[in-house]
Amino acid sequence: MAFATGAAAYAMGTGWNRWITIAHGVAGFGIVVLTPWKSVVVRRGLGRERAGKAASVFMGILVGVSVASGVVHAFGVRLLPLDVTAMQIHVGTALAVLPFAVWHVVARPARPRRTDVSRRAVLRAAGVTAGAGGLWLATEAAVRVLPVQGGDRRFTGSHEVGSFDPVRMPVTQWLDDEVPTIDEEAWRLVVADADGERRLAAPDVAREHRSVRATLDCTGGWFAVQDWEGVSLDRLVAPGDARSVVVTSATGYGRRFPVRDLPRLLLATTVGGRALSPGHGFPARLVAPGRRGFWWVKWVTEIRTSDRPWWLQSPFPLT
Ligand SMILES: Nc1nc2c(c(=O)[nH]1)N[C@H]1C(S)=C(S)[C@@H](COP(=O)(O)O)O[C@H]1N2
Ligand SMILES: [Mo]
Repeated sequence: MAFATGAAAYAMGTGWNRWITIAHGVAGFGIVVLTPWKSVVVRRGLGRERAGKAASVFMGILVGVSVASGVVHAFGVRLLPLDVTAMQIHVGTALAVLPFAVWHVVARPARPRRTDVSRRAVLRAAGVTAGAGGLWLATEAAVRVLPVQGGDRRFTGSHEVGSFDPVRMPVTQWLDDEVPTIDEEAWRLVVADADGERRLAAPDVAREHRSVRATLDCTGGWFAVQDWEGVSLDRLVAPGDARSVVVTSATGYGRRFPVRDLPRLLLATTVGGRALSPGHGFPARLVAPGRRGFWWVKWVTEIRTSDRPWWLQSPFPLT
């Protein structure tokens, strides 16, 4: 449950799904609440010599670190020593647990019993949920009362960094992209749509500018509100009968959007009244209000319509 809600929380961008973050917190604390019972099982297991003991211990440590770093993030600690973020530890360890969890279920099978669905078991599950919910509430109260930067979190769990101050806003890449050096004179935007293919230079893109106040919310755990300026994608692209539009970066990074999003998407050339910095996507980057940061493709060089539905892509970028 913690893993599934965590993955779902990464996909969400609008307020109605704040329940996913709450469920994620409660599921995580559920692991904590179950620890006294589990530790009895663990102690018995540790006393026995059997294959895979080290793997079990390692998995336990990974789970512990993942839960702990999640709580550390909630308390407003973004950066840890060695330049890693609490969120990177949280997600990295959670992903590392996955193969161990599959192995654990296979290697340490628990036979289902008739009493698994008894009234008592249901009551016990309700008790665990209540305990986990209590811990979640206590944490939420604590981050508001204590002098930590925790109370300003968005419904996604992200903390505010550098709003209306693009210089202070972190420069972030999804995985391993590197900031390219782009010469604005030489830069061209390829637009391929129902009207054919054309190559636009910077001055062509600078027409019909509009300003949008939007929140960039990175899955790395921070968000910033900025005033972006640029051209609306529905001014740039003629969709015809296309179902999706693919926006690609000079680096090869890209995302596929539903055609109905075109009026909401902005190809931004300035932020806070100044040209984008190289790190933030110079000369042009996508602003996708209501979508998480990984949709905001930087260093855009190509916009292409397509017959494929937008959801025919990996839910998270792979490069
Ligand atoms: N080309 C490209 N665009 C990208 C990324 C990337 O790795 N490559 N990372 C995305 C992610 S994960 C985020 S949060 C935002 C960060 O934007 P910023 O660096 O301007 O803060 O850019 C997005 N656009
Ligand atoms: Mo991000």
